[in-house]
Amino acid sequence: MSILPSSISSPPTPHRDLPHAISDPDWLRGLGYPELRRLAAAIRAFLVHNVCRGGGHLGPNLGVVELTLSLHRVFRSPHDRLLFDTGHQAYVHKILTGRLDGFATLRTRDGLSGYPSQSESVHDIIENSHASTALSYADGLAKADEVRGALGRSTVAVVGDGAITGGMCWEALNSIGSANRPIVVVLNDNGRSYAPTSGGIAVHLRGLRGRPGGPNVFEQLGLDYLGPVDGHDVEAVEHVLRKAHSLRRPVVVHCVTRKGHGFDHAEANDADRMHAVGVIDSVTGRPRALPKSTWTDVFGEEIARIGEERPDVVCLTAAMLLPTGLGRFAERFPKRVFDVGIAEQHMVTSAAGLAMGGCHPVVAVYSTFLNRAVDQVLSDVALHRLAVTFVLDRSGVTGPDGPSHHGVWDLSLLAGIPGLRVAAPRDATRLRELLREAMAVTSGPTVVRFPKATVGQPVDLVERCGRVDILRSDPRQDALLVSMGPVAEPCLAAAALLAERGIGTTVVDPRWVVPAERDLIDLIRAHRVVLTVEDGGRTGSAGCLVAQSATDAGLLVPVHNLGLPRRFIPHASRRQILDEHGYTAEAMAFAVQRALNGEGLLRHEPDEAPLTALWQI
Ligand SMILES: Cc1ncc(C[n+]2csc(CCOP(=O)(O)OP(=O)(O)O)c2C)c(N)n1
Repeated sequence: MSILPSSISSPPTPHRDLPHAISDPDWLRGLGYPELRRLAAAIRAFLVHNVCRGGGHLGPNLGVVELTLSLHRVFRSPHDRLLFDTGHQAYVHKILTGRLDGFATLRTRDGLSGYPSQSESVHDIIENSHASTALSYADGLAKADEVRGALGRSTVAVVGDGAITGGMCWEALNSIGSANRPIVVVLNDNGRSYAPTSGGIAVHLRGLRGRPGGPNVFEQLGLDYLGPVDGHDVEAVEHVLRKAHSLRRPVVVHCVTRKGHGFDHAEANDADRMHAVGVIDSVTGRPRALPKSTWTDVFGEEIARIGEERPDVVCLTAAMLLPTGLGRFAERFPKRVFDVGIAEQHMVTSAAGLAMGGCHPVVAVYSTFLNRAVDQVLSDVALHRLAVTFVLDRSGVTGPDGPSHHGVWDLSLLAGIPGLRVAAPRDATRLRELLREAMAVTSGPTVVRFPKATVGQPVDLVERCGRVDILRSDPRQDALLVSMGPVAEPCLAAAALLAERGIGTTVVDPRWVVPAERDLIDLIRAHRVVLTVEDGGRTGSAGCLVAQSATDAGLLVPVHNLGLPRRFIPHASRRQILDEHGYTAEAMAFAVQRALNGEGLLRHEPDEAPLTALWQI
């Protein structure tokens, strides 16, 4: 094809230099290396332009341009399966499989997903976005080929040096290396997760980079090993991938790349921040909007303060030191912070050991990534009644990262664990208070959960009822709104709307939401209906615990729950998703009015239907 210009201006014009017609990777096979190099430059310029404009994963994708071009030339997707571990580095793959135009809508509602997505393309096989899974999928797919006699197919798993620190990868390699199936593991080694990858595996890979031909762990596990190869030399990468393809047995291709390659800010000091960006200036690399204080910032400041006061406090992260707000703590107390790699399960049990050894561990983790370590929380921490504090950032609706990143499962998964307590602060003041309360508990695990958002204005209490904060009272006591976490503002606005309509509403915040606060019982008894509101899934939610405790206390007051339905919620902005699911003052007021009329809140299948389905009637 002659769509490619013979030379590319510097910097290349993103749209002019990219052939819009790339819809079939077959086309790539007709290109010579000079054309491929020009195409790589054009793709890079396109990525910088688009990702800076709307946000997304910048550094990881800039690092895999040549690698992805080569993969699509050597392997025939979707016949050969290309699996991208974690999936945040699949933008180039998307461009090469007909989704160039979708980048205008990347990560926005109804737009292109930021991860591989089966509904977008037959070339997307896995889409979960939690790290360290691709090798296990590859193992299973190759076994299925064998069982079903589908020979001649290859399965390729692209995995980062960060993701390969995850235990599942080693469980998978243990299987893969013991058989002779055609699996190509492409190790995309850029030396970084967000920060430089930590631990012995990272040291081993560094050794292999510097000392090609030395003994290596992959060969010892039974796989062949090819490399290291310069991942930005498209010809060299292609050559080594062809060799790997021809072996028809398990092989690791060690591909050395630079995260953010071609974009100065992403390659230099800012590499950490350029892993995933918001809207930034493509020239200066700076955010376009003035940064506002986030829940993560408030936690980061407070934990550093607590660190000064308490020498027993240690912090743990699974390769997300800065994103979870531990930067300041790490600067002050470098010996009391541990980056364990992308290894949430190990992190939790290691925290259990630290607690047994006399420290108070704080596990700082995104809500969705704790999902993998629930058994460790249960058996290794709670069963031993260990005082570990889990700080769950990104709890509730997250937004543009889509279904796997919403933190809507933590309450359902954790609520049944004996002895575990969960706090949900409504504002920054409460976050500071509750973090300290949590860390004062010595008899078992505590959890503090907060969202991916800027912190709003403080929401003061008007009085206290036992341990429950009363945020608004009304002598008429028609409805009780139990506001849990960062939903106080719309709850108060709903109460104001209801007051205008002649309905007296009390708004309370129990602060600790698991187990259900006993002091809520008298409040429930005094009202005609209750609506609990939380930023999390409805099924097995904190609201369910309130309803259960009311029933257990013999109360006949109906307790309704507003939460996210039991669905995988697609990507959109946090605001859009919350609005669509009934987290507006109007929707809540409507729900209360229906409840007072003895009507249900949901039309069909309580778990499946969003509340909005009803208030839109
Ligand atoms: C289980 C899990 N924990 C944490 C994350 C958050 N996370 C996303 S990408 C990333 C770093 C990945 O590093 P690497 O695998 O080397 O890929 P790179 O971005 O360097 O290409 C982390 C920690 C995740 N996706 N999944």
